[in-house]
This record gives sequence, C-alpha cells and structure tokens, in this order.
Amino acid sequence: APDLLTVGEALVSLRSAGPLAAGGPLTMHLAGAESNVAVGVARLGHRAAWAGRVGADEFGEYVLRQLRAEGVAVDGVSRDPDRPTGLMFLERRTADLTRVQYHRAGSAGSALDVEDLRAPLTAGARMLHLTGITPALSDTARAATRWAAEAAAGAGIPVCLDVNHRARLWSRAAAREALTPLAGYASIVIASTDELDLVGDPGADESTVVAELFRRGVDTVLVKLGADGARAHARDGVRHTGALTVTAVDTVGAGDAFTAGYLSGWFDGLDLAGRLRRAATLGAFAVSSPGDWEGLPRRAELSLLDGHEAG
Ligand code: KDG
Repeated sequence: APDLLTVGEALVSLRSAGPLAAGGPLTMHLAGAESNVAVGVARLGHRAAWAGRVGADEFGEYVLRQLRAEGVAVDGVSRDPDRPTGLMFLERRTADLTRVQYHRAGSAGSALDVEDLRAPLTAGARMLHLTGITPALSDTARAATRWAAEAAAGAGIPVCLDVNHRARLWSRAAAREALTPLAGYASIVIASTDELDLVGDPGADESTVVAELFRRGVDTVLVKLGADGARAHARDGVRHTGALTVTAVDTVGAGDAFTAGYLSGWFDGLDLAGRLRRAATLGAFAVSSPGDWEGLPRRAELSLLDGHEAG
C-alpha cells in the first residue's frame, strides 16, 4: 500500500506569460491540487498514489505520463471514453496577479464516482488526502468524496482534509454544507484563515472553530497565514511557524506544497515542529520557483533553503 492516497481531478493547465486576451504562446502543465500534493510527497521518497478519472484523450495521456514520471502510482485511475480531460487556463495578468479560467464542467474528472474509489481504498494507505475542490465538481464527486472519507475513517486510515475553497466552482454556503460534515471524518484539517468558516459556523472565530473540530475528533488544525507562515492547533497547544524568506515568483501551488511537506514530515515520524518546518520549506520552494509543482525539492535538496528561516 502507498504512504499517501489522494483523490481528485487532475487538469491540464495552459499557462500564458501575459494577458490571455492578448494571445501569444501557451505552455502545457499538469495541475490539480491533489496531484500537486502527490508529486510533492513522491519527490521526497514516499510512495504516493493518485486516484481519479481522466479522458481517453491526449490530455489524459499527458496527465498520466507526468504523474508516472514523478513516481506517482496511477493504477487507480480510470480513463473515460465519453468525457474530456479537464482544462484550465492560467494567465499572468500583471506581475502580481494571476487569473484562472476553468474548462472542466462535464469533464472526465468531474464524473468521479464511488465505484472509482473502491479499489484504491481497499488497497489502503497510511493517509488519505482529500480537498474541498472535489466535492464542488458534481453530485457524484461529492458523494464519492464523502464515501472515501467515511470508508477511510472506518478502516483506521487517517484523513487529511485540505479545504482549498475555489470560489469559481461554488458558493461559500454550498461549500460549508458539504465540507463541514466531511471535516468530521478528518484527523488533520488544513485551511487558510478565510476558509475556517467553511468547516465551522459562519462568523465563528478561529479558536471556536478549532475547539469544535477537536470535539468532532480532529487532532490537528493547520491554519495557513500566507507570507506570515502557519499556525498549528494540536490538542496540547498552539505552535506558529514563520514562512521562509525567499523571493516569491509564483504563489500558485504553495498551499499544496505546504500540505505535501507536512504529510512528508508525518510519514517520517517528525514531531509537530519538524512537520511544520518541512511544510514551510516546501511552501518556500513552491513560491520561489515557477509552476505549481515543478520546483518542489527532492530529498537531497531539502537543505537548500537552510538559512532562509524568518527570525
Ligand atoms: O492548487 C493549485 C490549483 O489551483 C491548481 O493546480 C488547479 O486544482 C486546481 C484547481 O481546482 O484550482
């Protein structure tokens, strides 16, 4: 069984270095929060598997080639002969602003179904990673995510829920309705400050949301603070980590890198401080190199950013 099993939609991302409306060259990349996490974990030498659906098209072939090249197991992937692989366009609108457009409605990945996840879940894993993107894709994908969380929790596989709110896909109210019950199956919940109310009561402050998640069985709540680092709430207290001081060139994928680093530390049996440090290190690699995941470190490269810790 792999260390990590993650489930979701992998996309082909067509990136433009300038405004899309002005045209110009697009470059083709693998994208998808869950597959980004799988790549990050696999680069550090852990066994990672990604399960989901891609089209029986060239884009699906490309997604599988990229994942295989990164050492991510794809035995649990279904090819859908009737639906295309989802696409997204990512434009650098200005030096500081990137914008995303999805072409994923009706995609192979959005047709994810419980049946797609039975075999991967039966194979087991040390950790199941889910994001709040997948339940936004369709009714069947929402049911499949819920089923996977319940099946994993029932089989003693800890679940990491990475909220990842995508405002282009659904409203905050719809997200809250789906994600709050999902959080009840999780051991680890990862959210940015503005996402906490999607796994708790609207308007509740951080400590209230965290206390309620603990009451429902969550062990660790990681609150991402962007350039200010992250705060980890564990049952025995709160710990803060600063972000590393690096030059940010592309923040897309930073959250996925943070999650991959945290989970890698967990697989290595590191204590909370060590897990947070690795999470911050991977986040720093992601923001200071172009691409969602291309710049993530291999294990021997983890120490490259030593000395970049904030004071
Ligand atoms: O987490 C980075 C993602 O935004 C990107 O890879 C695509 O999964 C994606 C999404 O739904 O936005």
